[in-house]
Amino acid sequence: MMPGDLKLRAILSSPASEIELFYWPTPNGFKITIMLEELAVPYRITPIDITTGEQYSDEFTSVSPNNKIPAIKDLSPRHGNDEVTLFESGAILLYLAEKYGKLLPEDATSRSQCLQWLFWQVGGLGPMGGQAHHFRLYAEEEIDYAIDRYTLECHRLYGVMDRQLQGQEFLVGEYSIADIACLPWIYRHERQGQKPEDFPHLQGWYQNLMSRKAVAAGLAVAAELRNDAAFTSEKGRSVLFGKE
Ligand SMILES: N[C@@H](CCC(=O)N[C@@H](CS)C(=O)NCC(=O)O)C(=O)O
Repeated sequence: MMPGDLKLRAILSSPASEIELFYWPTPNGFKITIMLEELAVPYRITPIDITTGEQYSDEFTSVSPNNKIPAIKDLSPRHGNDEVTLFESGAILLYLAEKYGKLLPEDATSRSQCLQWLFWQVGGLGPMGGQAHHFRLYAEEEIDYAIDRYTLECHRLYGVMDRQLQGQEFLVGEYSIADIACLPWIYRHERQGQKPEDFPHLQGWYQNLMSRKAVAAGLAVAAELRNDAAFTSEKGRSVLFGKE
């Protein structure tokens, strides 16, 4: 697709939407649908089909210059009338937590620890999990070295989380954006060659979060759009991992 081809269309639109979410049903997208469901904020979804190149349209690039989902437009910014757009899931989670005053500890030390785990997720668990998905499922060639490298690194990261969760219900104090950031990647554990039952504290945390209504709702948003086969189609591979 050439830049400028796309007329973005909103679905799940509520007239009172406060947030527009540019989205595709993937782990980084789920973080924000779970967050919005937890906050019970009215929002609308604008789907960006990353398997056909919609992430490269001019319109989406103006919101997300890195050409990746998720991104948001705040349709009801609190400070003045300036339009607020944001990309990067961690920045979006932090913005929403601060705007709505929820899911971020207030005390300065706990807040820093929450951000520490948020950054751990966006800098570690997410990218390593993504590489595991790539080499285990999407790569055209089966490369044992890469499969082992990212499967083992995911195993190590699951162990780090498991130790942190020993004796506590959530990653830091109360349920927070740190938990919300990690959950969708643990949800995809099979694709990373991991078994939650190998990590008892992580498994308890995972089951607890999966029983939350907002988590189930967030993971179900626009699930019908997802077409796993599109990730390994010639077009999907070329758009996502190639040279288009
Ligand atoms: N660091 C980014 C990663 C976002 C990301 O990798 N998004 C993927 C979907 S999970 C994407 O848009 N991929 C499209 C592409 O790579 O072209 C974040 O946390 O928001």
